[in-house]
Amino acid sequence: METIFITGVLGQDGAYLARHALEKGHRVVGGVRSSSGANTWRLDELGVARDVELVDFELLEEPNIRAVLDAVKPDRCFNLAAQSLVGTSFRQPLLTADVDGMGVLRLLECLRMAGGQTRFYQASTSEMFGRAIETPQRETTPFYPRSPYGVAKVFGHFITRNYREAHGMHASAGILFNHESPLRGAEFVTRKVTLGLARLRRGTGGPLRLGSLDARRDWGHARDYVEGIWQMTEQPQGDEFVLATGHSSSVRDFVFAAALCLGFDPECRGEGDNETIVDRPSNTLLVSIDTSLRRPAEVETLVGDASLASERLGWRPTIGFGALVAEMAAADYQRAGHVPAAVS
Ligand code: NAP
Ligand code: G4F
Repeated sequence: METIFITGVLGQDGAYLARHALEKGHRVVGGVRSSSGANTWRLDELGVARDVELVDFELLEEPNIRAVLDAVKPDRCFNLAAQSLVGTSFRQPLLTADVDGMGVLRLLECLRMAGGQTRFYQASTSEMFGRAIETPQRETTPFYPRSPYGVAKVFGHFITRNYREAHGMHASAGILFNHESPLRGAEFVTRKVTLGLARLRRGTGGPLRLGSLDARRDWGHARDYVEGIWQMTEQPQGDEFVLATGHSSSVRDFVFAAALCLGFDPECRGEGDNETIVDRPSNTLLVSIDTSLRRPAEVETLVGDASLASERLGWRPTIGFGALVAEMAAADYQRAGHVPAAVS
């Protein structure tokens, strides 16, 4: 039995990864920010809240990181904690840089000072590719981040590589493309859509307002992605891997798929910023455009090539776009009928 330490354990990936590690028979310790009230709803939904030991953990506070590592003595440390909202990073760039960039360095340095034997995983992101130089994006594609979040994550990525090369640490970084699930935060576009349309279907919410419908993302399922993350830390040495499905869909495609799952018959009307999506039989407005929700700089299209992870880790995504949307829509339809406040 190993001791697995997961920062950001109360987030989407943290919850799935905690369950994955527990199923493998390990002790799981999760870092939580006491300042944010420690909402364990995701661990509760997965039925593992009682099995994860929670400790106060703050990536901004180096003495706290040192004390936690001293007490926990992890065999593996997964750094999933981050200010992970791309839009927010434009309004809080300094905080984002501190948590998502410097926070990685604080953690790596504390691990090094503690002996450097802990296997380390850094949650890097396809957002680092930004205005992508080539398609599909792979490990060797140059980065061109388009947000303070993306820029901070590039620092986290390279400092992870540096600690591997300079100090011989077992340090890996997964360049993960968007992955979603019923446990996704409601601020991200996929959950915003499934929760919003489910409430509309239940008659407990109004039409959705989205920044745009054109952006394309390579959307996979978080359950698949945490298996890839785990595999990276099983390798003889640390390395860097893209995890992606290889298919991209637009926000519009996602809205249509979710609307169909929820029994609507969607149709587009109008063009550009006047485009709407309407339920044809009832003439109900489902989605309209709100340009105030747009970001100062957008990432238009991302699609990844996970061949290296397939070759070296034996990793392949098992849940396709249709099944992902159906699972999210069904979960939110249930929630919209019972406990909407608990999941948003
Ligand atoms: P998430 O749901 O937003 O979870 C992030 C977690 O980090 C939250 O539990 C949050 O705590 C915690 N956190 C935030 N600031 C912190 C701080 N200063 N100190 C300690 N903890 C802090 O994110 P996710 O979707 O699970 O993603 C996990 C990681 O993968 C993130 O690093 C994200 O940037 C990266 N990533 C995600 C995707 C994706 O598509 N999901 C793709 C690529 C990379 P609170 O609960 O207290 O807010
Ligand atoms: O769901 P999103 O907010 O995710 P985004 O920006 O791709 O970031 C997520 O994936 C990254 C991996 O590439 C992670 F690193 C990051 O932490 C996060 O998990 O937005 C997806 C797309 C964007 O182009 C956004 O501009 O949808 C567009 N969009 C259009 N209207 C919207 C909205 N996004 C949000 N959140 N809300 C809207 O109303």
